[in-house]
Amino acid sequence: MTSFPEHFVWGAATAAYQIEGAVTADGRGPSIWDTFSHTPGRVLDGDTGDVACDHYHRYRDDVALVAELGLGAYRFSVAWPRVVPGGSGPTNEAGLDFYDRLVDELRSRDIVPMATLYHWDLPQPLEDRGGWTVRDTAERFAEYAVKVYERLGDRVQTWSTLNEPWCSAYLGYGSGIHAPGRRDPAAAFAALHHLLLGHGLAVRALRAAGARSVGLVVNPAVVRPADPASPADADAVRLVDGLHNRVILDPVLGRGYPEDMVAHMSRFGDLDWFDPADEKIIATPIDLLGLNYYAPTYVAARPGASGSPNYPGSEGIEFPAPTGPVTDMGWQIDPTGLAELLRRIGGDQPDLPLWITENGAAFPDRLVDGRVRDTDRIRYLDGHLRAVQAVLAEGVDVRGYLAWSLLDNFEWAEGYRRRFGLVYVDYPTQRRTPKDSAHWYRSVVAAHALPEEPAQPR
Ligand code: IFM
Repeated sequence: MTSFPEHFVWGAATAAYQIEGAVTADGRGPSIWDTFSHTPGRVLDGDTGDVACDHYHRYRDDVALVAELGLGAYRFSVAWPRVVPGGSGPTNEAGLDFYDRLVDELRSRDIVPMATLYHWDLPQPLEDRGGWTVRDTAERFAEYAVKVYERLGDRVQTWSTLNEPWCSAYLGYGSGIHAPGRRDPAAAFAALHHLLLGHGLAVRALRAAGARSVGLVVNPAVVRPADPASPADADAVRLVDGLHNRVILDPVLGRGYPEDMVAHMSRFGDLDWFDPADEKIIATPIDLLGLNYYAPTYVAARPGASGSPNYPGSEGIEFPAPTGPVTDMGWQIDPTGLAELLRRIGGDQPDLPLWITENGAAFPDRLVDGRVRDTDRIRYLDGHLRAVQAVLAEGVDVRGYLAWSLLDNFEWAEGYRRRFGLVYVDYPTQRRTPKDSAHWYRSVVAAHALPEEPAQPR
């Protein structure tokens, strides 16, 4: 057995809109994902989060599943539209009551709650006033963050402001494949800036309210050239890395926006949203950084290529389809990307504790005779955990690993077809069945170690 450091934490992660359902219960207001998923053609099969995993009503059973896995931590997100249905204005105490119950349930089972304040479910009234493209949303976010802290801060120690601002900005406002579905590169950059500003304002406000452990969750891309010998591909890597990683991590970690990115963003408008004082706010020191990793990205310079709308201004760059094994999302399975990411960020920021706040894979799981034999997922998790061990041995400060996800759930634009859970959800009955991967994960957690032999391909 190869062991993990004594204090290494095991957990699982979820997000409010993906599992809670109960979208009109107890005063919850509409979010951009309610609007988006109810707009024909936006989500595969017309799926919505209306019911999802009905976690709002079944949270006790779900916490019991976390406990059965032996996990020490559970990462969940708080739905802003439950707490402040109008986005600003009155607090809905009944919405906070739900998270109160959830946190108490977790703690009663010795599971550490880790709260994320924004996992993509912006209150619709704020989107109607400009959403993340306007400064007001960042300010309202900080106010909402404090409301949640005031209710839960006596029991929740670890806070994350945003989950994956790259997705909120570029997928939500650039390519429009996520809510609110806008397709405007200039809006994507304005949104990104206000998300980061909201993060910084919230870190300050949470600290002022007494929080001691506040961070951000990002999904950095591991960008690789299709041809390592091609200087043009290296330029493509630099641009995509800039758009995905540097434009977020540099300002958050105190280096300010990179000059090449400021020039790039200026191609789409005059950056009238930028106030130089914002950089200081965005750079407010954080106590931890959460990394979500799934797959590497390959790029090739191809004159005339249309680029990807997920990367505004990436014309002339091709994003080749992965080679080798892929998940049900079509994402390449490559644990070396996780090691590369941890080395890079850990090397840049040796004093900043890192967490793997999401890692996992969707596969076309089938429940047969009461069992889900998801060998592919076991292999995926095993490979990625070995990558974590390798970098831990090199001294990178990784504090814990949270599998995505506890349950099969609403996978955004892909609806319920993509199953990421350790636990299978039969949606018509809401019956939960731990998959083989859940049993495997439980044994790794119990041993605090991986088996000597890597999980084998089927
Ligand atoms: O389901 C999502 C999650 O909400 C954010 N990170 C990536 C996951 C898989 O796509």
